[in-house]
This record gives sequence, structure tokens and C-alpha cells, in this order.
Amino acid sequence: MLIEIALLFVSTAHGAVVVNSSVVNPDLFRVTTFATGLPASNSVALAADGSIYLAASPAGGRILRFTDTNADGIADGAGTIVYQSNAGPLTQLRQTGKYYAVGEFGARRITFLEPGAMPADAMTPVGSLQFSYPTGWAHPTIGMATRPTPGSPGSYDFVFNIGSQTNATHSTGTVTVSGLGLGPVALQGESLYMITIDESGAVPVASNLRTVATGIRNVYGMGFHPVTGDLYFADNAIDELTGTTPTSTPPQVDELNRISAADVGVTAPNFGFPGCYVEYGTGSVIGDCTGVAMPIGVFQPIPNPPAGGRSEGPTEIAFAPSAFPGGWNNGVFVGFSGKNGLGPVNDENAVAFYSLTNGSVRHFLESGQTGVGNLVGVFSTSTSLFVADWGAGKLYQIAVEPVPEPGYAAGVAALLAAGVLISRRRGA
Ligand SMILES: [Ca+2]
Ligand SMILES: [Ca+2]
Ligand SMILES: [Ca+2]
Repeated sequence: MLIEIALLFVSTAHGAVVVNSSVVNPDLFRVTTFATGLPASNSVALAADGSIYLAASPAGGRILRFTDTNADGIADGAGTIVYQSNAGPLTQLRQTGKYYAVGEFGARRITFLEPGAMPADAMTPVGSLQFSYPTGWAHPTIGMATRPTPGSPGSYDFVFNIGSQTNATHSTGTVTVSGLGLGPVALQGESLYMITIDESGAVPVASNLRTVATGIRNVYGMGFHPVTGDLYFADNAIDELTGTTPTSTPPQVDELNRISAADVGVTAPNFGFPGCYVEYGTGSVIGDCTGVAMPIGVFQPIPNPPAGGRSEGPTEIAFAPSAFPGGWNNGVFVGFSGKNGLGPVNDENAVAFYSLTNGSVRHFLESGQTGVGNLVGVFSTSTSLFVADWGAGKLYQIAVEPVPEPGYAAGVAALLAAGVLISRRRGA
């Protein structure tokens, strides 16, 4: 009995976010606060040993490494700093072959880091892509995605975005990129680009700059599907034209888009910005969409009072963990930043799920949860979804239940050995 109470206490104390029980069976998932006290938590990557790297920005920007040796979904300690930046906030962290690429927003660059011999060792910068934007550029945030270069071992294809110069009109200026042996080269706004990075030498060397997409507005979350190789990306839609209020709605609805594997870097589809889009709320197609690649999914509000129902400002995307239960194991999770602040004031900060089985969109985490901030970072392993909360400075782990790691079985065995019978471990 005492053990049961203790477990429930742990569950409550660490379960700062809950799955949306109107569409998700909570008994199928274990939700924990993996780490806390980490302002501007933003993006997760896996270390070589399966431990967790988190980009956060408590001071400048830093990457921390966490372990969870008993696999209970709560990190062992405050983490080890493996990279300290003076150019934060950090904006995205993605493994690219043997390197980790991190966005250093304060300096408008992506820096490539070489990990040390052990996962807790310091990372070393080995080069950067430096971006130079005209003053007032509306969307300078860089997202990224990588894949092994087809047919070229030791090379990686690296996709990044140049967002639009304004909210709702064509860009007129250009953005310059240089570094890793590239350029300087002038890039067009409203575009996705790809380079190939040769990792066979002492430092990464970039080449073969090409356009992957045009007509995008503000893409941040993107990724290559682990099985099909298709490139998926979210596009943050046009905001209100005449000022944003807590209840105002934008003209365009946020999008999920796809480029098939065979077309990535081969053709450069036009995704419509600013002249063609799907309208927020109604789903009507607005403008001249001749030749435009339309989104495969859009993120309309899903009324679910009293807790929010809106999702606005897509951030990272993550493909569904393969071990997640049916209905949640074939699709794309999309984080949403929503408004400034924490729920319930922030009522646009859902984590949505787009089903690749049937094209449906549901809110896996509903917006507006008390104390939950901007759900900017989503990252999946085969059994877990990690969600980094920028505003609340936390990292959540959502794992399949029962959790398959050895630590769980060992814990149950220990409780049984102690003569404790637990009928329900969670959610009683
Ligand atoms: Ca632990
Ligand atoms: Ca928007
Ligand atoms: Ca579009």
C-alpha cells in the first residue's frame, strides 16, 4: 500500500503534461517529466550510447547530456554540459553522420559539432554555415534534416530552409550563406535548399548546393521518413494581416507537406506561398493554385472545450515510434509553439498527429494545459516521444506502456520480491 501511494505520488509529481484522453487511451502511455529547470528547452538528439542530448538556452545556449539508468522516464541528474554556446538561443539539434548540427540563432549560423570519445565528453565545433540576412527579415529561423547521400558512403545530404522575408508577400532580398567550403552564395527566400556534406576528412566539406522546394513560408520542422525516404516538412502559415489578438485567427492554416524520395533535390516543387493556400477554419483553397504542390495535411482547430483545441505555429516534427500502439505508430507528430506563455493562456500549443494511414489529424497532447508552455521540440526513438517545452523549460518523455526497457522489469521484480502486489501501476 505504501509503495502504491509512493508510485502515484511520483506519477503526479512528474506528470506535468497529459495525453489527450478524448482521443488517446492514457493507459497505453507512460508520461513523465524527464528533466526540468532548463529554460528554452528546444531540441533532442540521441548520443552514441542511447543517452539524451538536449539543446537548451539557460545562458547563451548549451547542449546537455542526460542518462536514465533505471529507465523510469526521469533523468538521473541535472545533466552534463557538453557544449556551451555564446550565440544562443539554440534552435535545433540534429545528428548528421558523425557530427551534430546545432542552430545558433544569435549568430545566424548552423555549427557542426564533433562529439568526444565518450557521450559525456565535450563536443568540438568543426565548422559552421553562416547566414547573412537583410535587416528585418521576418523568418530567419533555420531548421534542418539529414539523410545519408544515396550511393555515397561517408556523405550526408543536409536540407535547410530560407524563410520568407515578410508575412504574406514575396521576398525581394536575398540571403547569403558561406562556410564548410561553400560560397558566399546568394539564396532566395521561401525556399528549401540541400547540400552534400563529405565527412571523410578531418572537417566537414559542403558541395552541390541545390534547391529542394520553393513557395514555402517559414519551415522549421522537417525530416526524412525512416522507411520511405520521403521528405516531410511543416510550414508555419501566414499570420493575421491586421494584428494578432488572443482570439484572432489567421488567414492560412498551418501545413504538413511532402516531397517524395525520388524528387528530393531533383525537382523543386512550388508549395504556393504567398499566392495559394488553404484557408484557416474553412478549408477553402484560396488563390491561384495552378502547378502548386498542395499540403498533405493541415492543422485546423479541433474544438475540445474547455482546454484549447487550437494549434498554431508548427515547430519540429517527429515520425511515430514504431512501438507505439496502433493508431499512433504510423504518422507524424508535430509540435506547436502557440502563443507566448504557459497554458491555459497559451491555448495553441498542442502536439498534433498526422496519420499516414488515413490522413486524419488529432491532438495527441491538447493545447492549453495548465503550466505547459511552447512544445517546440519533438523527437522519437522506437519506443518514446520526447517533447521539449521551451516556455516551461522542461523535457517530457512519452513512452509506450508497459515500458519495454529492462529497468521496468527489474523494478517490478524487486517489488514482487518485496511482497508487494500492484494491481494498477498507473492511472488508478
Ligand atoms: Ca531515472
Ligand atoms: Ca503563423
Ligand atoms: Ca503551401
